[in-house]
Amino acid sequence: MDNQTNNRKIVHVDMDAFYAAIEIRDNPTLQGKPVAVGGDPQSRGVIATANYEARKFGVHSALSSAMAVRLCPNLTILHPDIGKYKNESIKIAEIFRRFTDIIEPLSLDEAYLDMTGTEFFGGSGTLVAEEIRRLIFEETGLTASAGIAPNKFLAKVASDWNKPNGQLSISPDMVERFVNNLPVKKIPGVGKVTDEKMSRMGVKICSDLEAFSSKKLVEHFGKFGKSLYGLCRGIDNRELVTSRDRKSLSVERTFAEDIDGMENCLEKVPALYEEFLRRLERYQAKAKRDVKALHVKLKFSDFSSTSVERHFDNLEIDNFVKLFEEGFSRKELAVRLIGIGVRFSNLESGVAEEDSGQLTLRI
Ligand code: DCP
Ligand code: MG
Repeated sequence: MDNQTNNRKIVHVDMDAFYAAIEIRDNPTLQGKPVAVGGDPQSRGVIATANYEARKFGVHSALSSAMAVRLCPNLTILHPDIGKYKNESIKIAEIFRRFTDIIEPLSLDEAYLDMTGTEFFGGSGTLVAEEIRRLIFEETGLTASAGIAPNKFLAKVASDWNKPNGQLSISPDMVERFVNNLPVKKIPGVGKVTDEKMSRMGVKICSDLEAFSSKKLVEHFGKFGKSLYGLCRGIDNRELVTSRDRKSLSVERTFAEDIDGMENCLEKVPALYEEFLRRLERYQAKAKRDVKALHVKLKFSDFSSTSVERHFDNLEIDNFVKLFEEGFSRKELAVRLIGIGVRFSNLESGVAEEDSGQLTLRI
């Protein structure tokens, strides 16, 4: 790791139980009770998030709402109001911008900030993060957690460490000790399946992974193996991907209840398309970029996903519909998520392949 990389100050901010916290703020009688936001238990709905009281019962994101009420019979489940959550997200993004322009939003409630060389608080990332969290609470009544570290990977792990309403700083001299003992399942991208696979290989903590060559890791874990080689050593040289150098722009929506049949799904496309055009227009006003291809993404009721991408001469909705029909015909299952978007040409080199496609903070 060269000095330059080692000395970066990356802050990862993530709101606590975001959707649920907003609902509880707006209805204080829910305070202290188990609360979730999501779809109906009667109609195959899923949980988007739950507050920490509900989590004690095992309620979590992506769990079926029916299972959630079985685990926690007193659970209050509220329907999502995405417009309201977006408004809060805009307020939070505005607070971030008081401290830096180098911001990479990951979702409505989460972003990386590059505070390298900051003049605030004598250059202390720790104090900047405290101040950001204080301002968020003062201006929205919501709590956030933060991680401060020399790279994105560790900042993200750190923001989760003292959740809710906490933060953790990992200074460069702490990196080695911290990462050596870090359970591999804490690495973003290591889900249940990968964790189990690693377990079978005798790998539990990051230092166990150090025994494997980059080649071996790629053999076992595909492309992700290459990142793992660095991550398990606490190395992550990815720069932030700010809105100026994004590769693509898309809008996607997860439905509170799965949608059956192509016709019903197609009914959802116009609203998504309108939202996509608005965002594209807003983005193009800041950064003129040529569109290389249109794409759509579908997630099915079995949680598998598929995407279709193709060049078209224009952005007509019919083109998205064609791509959608092609994607849908691959499985013909009920659909839980639809996304539509574009990929831009003229990429600068070295930009990370990252666009979660989720609704993100408006930077
Ligand atoms: N979300 C969703 N579906 C998921 C995961 C999340 O709709 N499968 C939504 C609801 C969350 C928001 O995104 O409130 C932010 O996601 P997080 O993973 O950050 O979860 P929370 O902010 O709710 O909780 P935490 O305190 O763990 O960050
Ligand atoms: Mg969150």
